[in-house]
Amino acid sequence: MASSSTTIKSLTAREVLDSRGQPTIEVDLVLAGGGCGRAAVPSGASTGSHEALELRDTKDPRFGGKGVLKAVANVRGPIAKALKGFDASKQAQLDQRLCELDNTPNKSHLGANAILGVSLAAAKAVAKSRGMPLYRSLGGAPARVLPIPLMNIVNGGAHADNTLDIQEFMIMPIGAKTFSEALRMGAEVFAALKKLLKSQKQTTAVGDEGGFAPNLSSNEEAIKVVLQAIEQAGYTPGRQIMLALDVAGNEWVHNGAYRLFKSAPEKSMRAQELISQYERWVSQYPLVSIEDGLGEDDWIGWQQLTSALGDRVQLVGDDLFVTNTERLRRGIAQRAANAILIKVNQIGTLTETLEAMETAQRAGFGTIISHRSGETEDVTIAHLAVATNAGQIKTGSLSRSERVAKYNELLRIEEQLGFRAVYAGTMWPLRKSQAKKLAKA
Ligand code: 2PG
Ligand code: MG
Repeated sequence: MASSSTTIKSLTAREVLDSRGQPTIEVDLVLAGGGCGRAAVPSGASTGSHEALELRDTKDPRFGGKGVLKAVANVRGPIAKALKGFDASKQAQLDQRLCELDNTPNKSHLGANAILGVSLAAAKAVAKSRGMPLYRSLGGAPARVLPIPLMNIVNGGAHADNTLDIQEFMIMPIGAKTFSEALRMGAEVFAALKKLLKSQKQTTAVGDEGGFAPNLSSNEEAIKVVLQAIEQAGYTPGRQIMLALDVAGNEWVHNGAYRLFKSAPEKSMRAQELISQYERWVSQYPLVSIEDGLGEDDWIGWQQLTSALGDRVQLVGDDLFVTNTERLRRGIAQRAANAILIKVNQIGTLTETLEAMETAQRAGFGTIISHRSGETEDVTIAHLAVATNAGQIKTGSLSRSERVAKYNELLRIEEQLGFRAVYAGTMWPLRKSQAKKLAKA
C-alpha cells in the first residue's frame, strides 16, 4: 500500500474511567504524517436492547465485571494489525473494514466500544493532519449551525435515586440569538432552580447528567418547578424557553404494559393512557419535544402517539431507533416518531452514525446529537452536531465537567465560525425551515 500522510502508523487503547467511575475505552491513533487522534467512548444506563454490544469483562471480578480489557486487547491486537497501513482519510472504507473484521450484526465480536473508539480516533487524527477542527473536516464549509441545547436540569428515572419516573426534564432556550446566549440563559435557569429547590427544602444534589434530583411529589410537579425556575430567571416559558422530556419509556415497560416504576409500580397503564397524558401536557405546558414516550418495540403505540401529536411536537425515538438506519427506515415508513436521537455508541461507527443522520434529515425528521449518561471529557459530539447541522444537541445539565465540556467546546466553535455561525434557535421551529434557511444563506 502506498504510504501517505494519512496512513495509519500506530494504534493503541487503554482503560480509563467515565463520569460514573466505571471503566471505558480510550483509543489513540497516529498517522504517518504525525496527525494523531484520541477518542474516549461513552456508556449508557438506560440502554435499548437493539443497541450494538458494549464489550465488558463480565467474568472478571475487576470493577465488578465492568472492565474493558478485552475491548482494549481487541484494539491493540486484531484491529491494529488489520488497520496498520490503512488510509484513515477513507472513513467509510475504514469503518467497513472494522465491521467486516467483527463480522456480527451487533459488533459483539470485537465490541462496539472498541470499534467506535478506533472509528472516532481516526476521524480526529485526519482532522489534525488537515489542520482543521473536526466539525470542518467532517462537514466542510456548510457546517455552521450551532445546535439548540436540550438541557437536562432535573434528573430522574434510571439516572437518579429519587422519586421521579421520567428520566429527563429539559429546557430548550430557543429565544436566544446565539449559542453562547442560549448557554447563559440555561445556566441562569439552573441557578434559579437551585434557589427554588432550596427554598422548598428539597435536595440540590445532582444526578448522573448534572441535573438536580429532587424527591418531588409527581412527575408533573417537576414540570411545574422547572417552569417556575424559568420565570424566576426572568424568562417567559413558551416564548424564550421551551420544555422537552425524555420519558425513557422503555424503562416503564412491564409485562406488556407500562408502569411508573418508581412512584407507583403496582399500577399498570396502557400506551393509550400515556398518550392521553402527553396530549394533556402538550396543551397545558410549553412542551415541544417528547423522547421515548413509549417502549422500544411498541411500534403500534408509537404510530398512535405520532398520529395524535406528531403535527404539534417533536417525538424522538432513542431506544426505538438506536441510531440504526434500518430501524429508522421502518419508523419513517410507518409514521412512528418524527425525530431521532443520535448516539455514536448505539451503532458503533462514525459512518453508520452519519448514515442515520442523513436518512433522518432526508425524511424531514428532527435530529438530536446526544451524549450518554456515562461520559468522559471527550467533546467529539459537539463537533458532530455542527458538522451535520443537526440543529439540536442533548448533553446534560449546566454542571459536571463531562457535560459542560461539550457546551464549552460549542462556545469555541461559535467563536471560530464568527459571523458565519447560525444558532438553530433563530430557525425555530426546525426541520423544514432549517433546510430552507440554510439553502438561502
Ligand atoms: C438517554 C440517555 C442520555 P443513557 O436515554 O437519552 O441522556 O441516557 O445514556 O443512560 O441511555
Ligand atoms: Mg433517551
